[in-house]
Amino acid sequence: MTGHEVDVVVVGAGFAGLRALHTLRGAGLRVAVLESGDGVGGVWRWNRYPGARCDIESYDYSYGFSDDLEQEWRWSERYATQPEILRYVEHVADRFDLHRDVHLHRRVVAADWDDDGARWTARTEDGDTWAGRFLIMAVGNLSTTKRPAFPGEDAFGGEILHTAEWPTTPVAFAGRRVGVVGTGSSGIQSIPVISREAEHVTVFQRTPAFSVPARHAPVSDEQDAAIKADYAARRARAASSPSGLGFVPNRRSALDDTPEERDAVFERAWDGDGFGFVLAYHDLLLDQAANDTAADFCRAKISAIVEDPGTREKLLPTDYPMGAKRPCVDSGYYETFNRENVALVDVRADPIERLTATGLRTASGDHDLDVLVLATGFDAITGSLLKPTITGRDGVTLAEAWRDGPVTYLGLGVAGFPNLFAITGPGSPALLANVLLGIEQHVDWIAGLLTRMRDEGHAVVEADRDAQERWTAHLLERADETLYPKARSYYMGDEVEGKPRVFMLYPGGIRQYRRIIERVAADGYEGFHLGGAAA
Ligand code: N01
Repeated sequence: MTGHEVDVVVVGAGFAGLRALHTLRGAGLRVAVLESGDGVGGVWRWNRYPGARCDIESYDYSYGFSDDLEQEWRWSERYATQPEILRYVEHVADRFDLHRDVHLHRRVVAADWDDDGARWTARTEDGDTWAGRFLIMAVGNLSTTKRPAFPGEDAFGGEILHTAEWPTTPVAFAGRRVGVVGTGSSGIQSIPVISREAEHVTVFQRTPAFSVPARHAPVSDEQDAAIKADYAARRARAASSPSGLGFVPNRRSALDDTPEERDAVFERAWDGDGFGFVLAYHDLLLDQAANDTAADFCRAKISAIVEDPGTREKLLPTDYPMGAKRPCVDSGYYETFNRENVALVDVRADPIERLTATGLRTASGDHDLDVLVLATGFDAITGSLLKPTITGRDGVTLAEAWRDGPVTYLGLGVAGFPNLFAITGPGSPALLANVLLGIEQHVDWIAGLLTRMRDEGHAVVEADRDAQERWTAHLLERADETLYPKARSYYMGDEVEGKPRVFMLYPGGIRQYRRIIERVAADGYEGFHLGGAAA
């Protein structure tokens, strides 16, 4: 067993961990990043499935901390593909000399707080220990794979793949019969691509999604030059918009407009805004009647695309508000169901029973398959934070502290867990906004706090329990003003059986959130206790 000593232990070498390393190293701290995988990039390393792309525009889903980086990187498409994003992250790691402090194949299995020494010790699967004053969990919100256990899995003679753990070698679909379970973003992105190659694709759908067209396009040299000439303004627009995507909120209610005016607004959003469709009116996620207008518009679009009446009916989402589950952004998803080689099974009406030697059995009969693709998502938001056993003050683990759902102060700190920070943790906007912006906001805020602690000679910072309770109550109140709780979604912990059902993110927008955390910092980190003499 070997022991290592640094100032800050960071868990995860995705976008968040690398940004933390770069910034904290720049502040003069010794940082070690522990990464379970064989390279940097986090989810963008694992999710290599066909069709994987970001559905936030490339120029916004990228780091804003370096003008030179912004100017020299050339995105090729409006929405970058997974290989391009991975190349970008690897470029960043090379360019800023980050690799030397990233330790690969180091899965953190436990971390313990030592009150006397005022430090964390993280232990990796292979028995190494890494001690540091601070522990930063940069583990991502969607990084613990959810893999339903279907009976009979061992008997299945075909191949089983999960979108979030896709093989690094190419998967050939030609001449094969493929089943896809799951119709969230990963399913919706991969199904059109797989069906262009496979002999036959059967889609097993539990909940139909609302999906809007991506309208992918290559980025021309002129567009690239125009964005780069004014990149700072683009970043500023993003940071001062509630979504972090730069969309100017429409102050009108969907109910203020006539049906014709509304259709024109929705049509424009459908044609170019992608994910921003849900922001076409300010109240789409606040008011059921307003939401119904958007949902009706989407259902009409789906109905106009899908030719077979039975399939069309199954694809129409009817039992939750549009946007209350994460909406998807697609390239020809609904059109795919007009192909001869694609079939849709509604597993609510026709439940999956088991895998057999030759395929998947649902209540109505057998579906012969050579490959089964699980696009079944993640144990979201808390999954990767709770995977290692994190033990804070008085031997209390994070899993115990969060038994009834995650409680944090500002999504950054947890009472009873001094010197522990989560990047885009529960209680922050995280997945409800441009997560890259959220990452940079958090890292800069944490760097500011750590610098101040060093300057003032503090060794320990801990969220105040009352401040944490007030923050948690505040975000739940805000969530109750929205339609989010009306859907069964991973925002609410519905994706994993037995997970507490509670809204886990800050729903007030990333602009408002930034104001709050900046004010907290300006007020001397109000709601945090700073103390302990630095050794
Ligand atoms: O996962 P999901 P995902 N039997 O949880 C179904 C981000 N992302 O990997 O809705 C049958 O959304 C489940 O059904 P239901 C993005 O934030 C981004 O697709 O629970 N079905 C659902 O249809 C996204 O939201 C990009 O009823 C089962 C699906 O599997 C998030 O990642 C690309 C089942 C899971 O959908 C997660 O997306 C991809 C079962 N036992 C992903 N269990 C970008 O472009 C689950 N399902 C940035």
